[in-house]
Amino acid sequence: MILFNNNDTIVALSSPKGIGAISLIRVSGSKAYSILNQIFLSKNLSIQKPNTLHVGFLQFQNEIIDEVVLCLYKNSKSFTGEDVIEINCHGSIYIQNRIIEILLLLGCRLARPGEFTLRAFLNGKIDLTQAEAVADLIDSNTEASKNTAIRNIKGGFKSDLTSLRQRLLHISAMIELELDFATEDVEFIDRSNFLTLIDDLIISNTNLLNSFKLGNVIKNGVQVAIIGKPNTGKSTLLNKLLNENRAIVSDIAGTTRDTIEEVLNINGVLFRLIDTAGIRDKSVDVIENIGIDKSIEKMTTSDFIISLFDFSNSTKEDIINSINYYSELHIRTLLVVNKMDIIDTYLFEELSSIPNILFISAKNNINIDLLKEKLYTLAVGTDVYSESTIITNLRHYDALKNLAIALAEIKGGLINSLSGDLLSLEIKQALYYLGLITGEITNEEQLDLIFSKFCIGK
Ligand SMILES: Nc1nc2c(ncn2[C@@H]2O[C@H](COP(=O)(O)OP(=O)(O)OP(=O)(O)O)[C@@H](O)[C@H]2O)c(=O)[nH]1
Ligand SMILES: [Mg+2]
Repeated sequence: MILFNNNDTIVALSSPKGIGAISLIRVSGSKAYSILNQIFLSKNLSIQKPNTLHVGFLQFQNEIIDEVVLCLYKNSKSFTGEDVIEINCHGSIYIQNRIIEILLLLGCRLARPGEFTLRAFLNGKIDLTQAEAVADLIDSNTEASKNTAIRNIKGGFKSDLTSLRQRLLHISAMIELELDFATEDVEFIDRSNFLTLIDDLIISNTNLLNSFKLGNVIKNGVQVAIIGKPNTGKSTLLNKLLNENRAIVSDIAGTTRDTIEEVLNINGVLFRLIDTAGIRDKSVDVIENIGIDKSIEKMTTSDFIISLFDFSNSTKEDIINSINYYSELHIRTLLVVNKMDIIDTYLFEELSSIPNILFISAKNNINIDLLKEKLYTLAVGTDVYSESTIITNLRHYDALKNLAIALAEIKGGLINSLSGDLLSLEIKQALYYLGLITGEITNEEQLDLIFSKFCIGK
């Protein structure tokens, strides 16, 4: 349904709805200039140079609507690949609505969500990965998510895919050639070279797949619940990590009743930290019991937990039992013992033998930065991706996973001396998955799904 009326000239408010100093209305399509010429009377826009700005009044019949600045773009140079005029008007809601109303009267159609970007894609200005990166850029809320989106808009991921595609096409062409000369039993490409090429492709694809772990946390953030018995210092730790007194701290067990959620940015990754009610055997206090149930729920729905202990009321056995409990439930855990400022040497040495245990003092700010580092590492791993593409999109990840299977099958086929025509089929399958990502192979339903998530005016 998204592709109908692609020849219409479309209009939408591209700046946020509401009052602002300036608003931006975008018009794209073959009638953009003729329609605007009917209300921008001071000059003929059709004969102006593209990429120029023009100040003047918009007037409809006898009504002066606003003094505006128009930015003119001509098809090949515009974002959509069509004639585009952007109207910078004063940011009154009345003016925004009135201009759009008049443009609709004069023959424009209201754009659907993402329709400007869809047209850019359909007109070959960008591929699907770049179109999706535009939506990611608008959604970005940290430097890391912004940088990843910008890299993909500039074609970072596209060029990785093009390289994969060209290498596959090269292999495919060689095999096709062999098939043409099948009767002569020639091998145009040495099978061991072939295997090396496929291994290279598998490595490139695996790197892209591995980057998804980081991409996913960059895009969606990570949820971490702080779990422990009452009085272990969970709220103190939340406050220290945030560097503000967000949660109430007291030495009364059961102080925190409801969960408290706050966002912490560590190296560009957003962690949604949840301070929970201390878990203990059901108390007589009904509200506290509800809080404990909520803690258990957050424990199971978080990406991982900080399992916090107060050494003064935990034994080594308690800690080991908890580790086993969480591991049985498949809950990823960062094991942290608090109040190290008052820990006695004997216990410290005894607990130190537990693998991956971290000692901190939330109250005295000891090892809090180390804890942040560990949180980051647990969320994103230790691989360095400074210059490489990071996959943030589940659709891409799924297609790359299928590509990995196809590449493995090609490799298996080579090892087992599969015939050229069967290998050729396997390669076509791999190319198909690449085409799904870039949008060379797509359908209306898929485009609808992707672009309907965009905002109107983009
Ligand atoms: N000595 C010492 N005391 C601490 C430390 N961290 C927290 N405390 C104290 O431990 C007590 C309990 O702290 P909270 O942060 O309220 O503990 P909680 O785990 O949130 O407790 P509930 O909300 O009842 O589950 C307070 O008196 C804190 O001052 C620490 O690193 N060292
Ligand atoms: Mg608390």
